[in-house]
Amino acid sequence: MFHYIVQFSMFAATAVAIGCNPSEKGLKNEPAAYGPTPSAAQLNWHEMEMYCLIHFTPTTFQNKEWGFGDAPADLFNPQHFDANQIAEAAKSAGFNGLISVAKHHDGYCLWPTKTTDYNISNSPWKDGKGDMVKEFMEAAHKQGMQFGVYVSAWDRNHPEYGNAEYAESYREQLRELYGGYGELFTSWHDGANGGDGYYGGANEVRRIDRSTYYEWEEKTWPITREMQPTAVIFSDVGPDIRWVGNEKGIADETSWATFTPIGPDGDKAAPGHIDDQFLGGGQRDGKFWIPAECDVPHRPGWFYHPEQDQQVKTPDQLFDLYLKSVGRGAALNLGLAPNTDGLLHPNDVASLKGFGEKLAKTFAENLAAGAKFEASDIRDGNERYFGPANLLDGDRYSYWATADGVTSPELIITLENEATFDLIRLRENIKLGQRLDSVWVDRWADESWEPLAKATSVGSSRIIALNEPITAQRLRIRLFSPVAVALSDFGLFKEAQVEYTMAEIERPGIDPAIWRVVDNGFDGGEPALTIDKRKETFWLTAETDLPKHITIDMGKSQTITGFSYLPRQDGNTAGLISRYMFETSVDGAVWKKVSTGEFANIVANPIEQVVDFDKSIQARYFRFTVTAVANTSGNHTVVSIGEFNVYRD
Ligand code: FUL
Repeated sequence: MFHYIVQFSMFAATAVAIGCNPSEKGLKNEPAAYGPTPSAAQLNWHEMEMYCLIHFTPTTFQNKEWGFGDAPADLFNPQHFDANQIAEAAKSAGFNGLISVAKHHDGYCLWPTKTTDYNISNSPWKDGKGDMVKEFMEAAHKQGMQFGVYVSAWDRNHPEYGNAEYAESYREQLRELYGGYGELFTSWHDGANGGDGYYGGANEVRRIDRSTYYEWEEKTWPITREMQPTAVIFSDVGPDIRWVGNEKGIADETSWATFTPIGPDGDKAAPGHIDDQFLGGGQRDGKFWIPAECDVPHRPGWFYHPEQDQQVKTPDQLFDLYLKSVGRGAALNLGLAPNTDGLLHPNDVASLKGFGEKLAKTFAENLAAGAKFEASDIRDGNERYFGPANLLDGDRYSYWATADGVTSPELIITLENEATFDLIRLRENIKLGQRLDSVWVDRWADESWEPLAKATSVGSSRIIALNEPITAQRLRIRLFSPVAVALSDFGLFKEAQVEYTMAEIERPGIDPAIWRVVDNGFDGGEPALTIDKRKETFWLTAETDLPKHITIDMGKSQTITGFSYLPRQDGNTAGLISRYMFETSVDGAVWKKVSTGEFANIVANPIEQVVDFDKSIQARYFRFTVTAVANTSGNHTVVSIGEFNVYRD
């Protein structure tokens, strides 16, 4: 086997082919594409890598995660709203796009729509003359970012929700947004759909058939294709970008861009109606190019809650999510939550800036620049088009390729100098499909090759994070593919550290050491696990009819200001509570109802659910009644509770 040797410098690529046909072919005999390939809109989306999603509606002013649809439009009056402050913060972090939640499940439209009165023109903000979607669009464009819209299909305000009239009105809302807000990079459709709501005052539960109601393929998506051909359509099932299946910002370690959507019973898939087992990892033999998007809020919730000011993800946490999303061939969609002033909190701004600095510093210098490559094969001996120098030119679509039939080539890399790195980045030219099955990286240690790392799916980007920094000068990558390889990028980087401080203020909680469960209507499990201070344990009851309650004696009467329910944290969604009632008592005999409500979005994002009371309360006992559990149709179910916390001033 002979090797082709190529020297590449940052400034000029000098290709020196040793042993190849001296009459290097000028023709570009590209390998045939393998499997599904991305559309132009999907290529643009892959190149973007990261963007933000902004949740800001009357729900913000109610301190909720899912508005019921009954908040008066008057409530929406952010005195200091500044789309530029939000866009600049996103830009400082390196995000390349902004998506405005133009309408969330509460039904309130942030633009002056003709489809419903429940919109910004009936709010006091800018005397009803404002258009917040437009302001977000302009601010995004001003920062050189692309713009997209999220329009919730579920509408808890609309009186006609559930019938054909509403579905048509939803499509009209899309038409308005597609027609008046420039070129969009995405149209984002949520899976949450159907349930209880205000519905024009009906206050009832409305269920829809998720697979047929919106006529996605027949009527709705064709509007996007026609009016916004450059936008990718996102939903649980694609058709362009799929949900990753969690709201943690993490794709599976192996995550293929190829995927075949299928309904939960093997039937046709639709948003909110899907067999979710392959969302995180895709399928190697998937029929369509539908890569994953990892959506995750910057704070625990998607909407702003003052009590979460100290829980903003740090630059290091965001960087970790970047590696687990973008570094696994997916995109990172970070949720930003303006406060009731209409601004991002200073903690959020500082974290975004720190994350941007960390990314920029880490990827500023490719430590492989100037490396010498020895490739076991170069397609047609054609250095110009298919030589390994293409791996360092920063172009995602120029590439090193092998001959058809050379499916397990190797590349020896000799760095100009010894380098210390902990991140290895590889990319394929995805215009030719996702080709590689796996890649093995070795380093030269004295006299032999020593295994360093292995990775499966590569696709648009694979960043292999080593457990610790490694110093080396010679590396070898072995590639395994069913067809000729088409690798476009090889990079070595060292994770940079940035200064970042955020004061950790613990919410003053009451120590549960002397608490006791005194009354429990459920059977099974260990109720004491709800007050054991351990987040990883949880109480799982036997199947039961709801409502049912559990009563805790806190040992002495004291002033309390709120409570929280921590859902089970093991990733299983059985028994997650969606509706509750919270009562207190000083003597265990006379009870006072303090709060009832909904734990919204609990299945997709099972974070601690904090409820602040309107005023402080004197209590020794609390009684927690479970009135409904998520993901169950009837009232016969198991119930799970991770932890209760009670707060004081
Ligand atoms: C979810 C919604 O239910 C959340 O409220 C949020 O909008 C998130 C981005 O998608 O499924």
